[in-house]
Amino acid sequence: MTTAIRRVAPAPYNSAVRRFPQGFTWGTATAAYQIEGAAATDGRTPSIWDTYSHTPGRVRNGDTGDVATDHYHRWREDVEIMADLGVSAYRFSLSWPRVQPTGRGPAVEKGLDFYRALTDALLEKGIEPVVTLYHWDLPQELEDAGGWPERATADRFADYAALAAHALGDRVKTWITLNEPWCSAFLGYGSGVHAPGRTDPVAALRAAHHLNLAHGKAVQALRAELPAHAQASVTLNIHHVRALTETAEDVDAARRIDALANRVFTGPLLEGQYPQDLLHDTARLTDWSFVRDGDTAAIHQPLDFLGVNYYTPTLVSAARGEAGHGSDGHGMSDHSPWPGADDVAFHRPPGNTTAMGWAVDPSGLYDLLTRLAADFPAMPLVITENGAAFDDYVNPEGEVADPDRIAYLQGHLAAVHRAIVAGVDVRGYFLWSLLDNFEWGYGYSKRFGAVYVDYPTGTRIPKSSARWYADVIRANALPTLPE
Ligand code: IFM
Repeated sequence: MTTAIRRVAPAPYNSAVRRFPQGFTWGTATAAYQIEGAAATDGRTPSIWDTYSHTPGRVRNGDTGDVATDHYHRWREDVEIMADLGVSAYRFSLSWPRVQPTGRGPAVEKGLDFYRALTDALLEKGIEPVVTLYHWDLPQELEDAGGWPERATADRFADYAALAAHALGDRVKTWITLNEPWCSAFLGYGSGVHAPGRTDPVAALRAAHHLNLAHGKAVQALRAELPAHAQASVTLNIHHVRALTETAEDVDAARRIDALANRVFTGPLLEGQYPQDLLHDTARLTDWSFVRDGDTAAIHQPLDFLGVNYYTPTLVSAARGEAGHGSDGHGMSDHSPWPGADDVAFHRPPGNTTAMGWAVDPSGLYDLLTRLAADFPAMPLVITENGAAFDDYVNPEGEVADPDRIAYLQGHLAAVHRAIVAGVDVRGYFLWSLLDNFEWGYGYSKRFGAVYVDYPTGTRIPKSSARWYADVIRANALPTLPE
């Protein structure tokens, strides 16, 4: 029988055998629009990502999620693959427009049946289903009504959360409300490199608040529907922000990006208020009057753990009059995803990079985990995503060798282990991703999977990193590093 993510006793540190605590959750993760396909099947209606990906020029090569990895039809095979990996949990998202087309009204039973069958098959294999309610596929009709900048969208989300919990609460014990609301708000409504592709800094700040409110209302709805032992959480892509130098200007640039990337969420979600410096930094754009009395209390709900997604650190300085402000790693746009921070410059951290151009830096994960533990000592942490894209290919033997991904995972898991030994309450790790999939604005050009997908045929080929990860899970330890 599977149990919800639970407290685990730290294992003693041993530099030769990096053993993880007994009961540590080993998982893998995906998201609906990135893998399911079947975009118009069984009553599913378009989401903002269907509209966006079908808009010429938005997604590389004109790729869409219409078919993706065809998980909607091949899910049995994917569950078998996970069973072979030996994962103890699988984090996936529900497609809102598959469950509740148009974002209003009753659920569609066929959509729910898909998730019922999937969760039953997972449970049969001893794999705990971890459900994310929102991984960016807002029903298009709700965007047409104003989207996340509008307060009513938070109420629609709470209704959807109640309906999903009612239907699946007998099987699913662990619920995550939102995935990376920073991306939804600031890439979706600020820089426009994500759906719905709007470029309005005030809309981005309003969206951030209404996503926070949606989370708070959804947690209340989940708790009302679910048994007492169910767990509720949110996943944030907390940016580990570093200043380029120790000058006061650069340190202040890092503070401002930390406020816009992280504390705009952790403030209300975990502390019950928006940070004063964020309100001050953005005052020339908005007076934040969209935050109504009682909102921050509604947002500040007790959580069972915080989901943390980490890929790479963020390096910033004050802009010193250089042309352009550098890439923040979140896609190219003439519009900034950082409202009110036009005078901050972004730098590529030193060292190797992945196919996304993101620096490989496990120390950022260690620093991030220890900082979160210091800031929120009572909050258990789960790494809900970590992984890397590389230019994988099938060799003449029909295999996919991905030593760079293995090195990335080894380094980052060693950082997680080091944090646990330092006393941080990390309860689990979910590798992003189970399968190569639709990488948003990059389409199918970036491969994050432990399992290679041949898109024309849908054939799955576990990469060498999949076998490596299975060994780690079996041993509950990292392999010994060569001397
Ligand atoms: O693919 C995404 C995922 O959907 C959200 N977190 C980051 C991943 C890699 O960019």
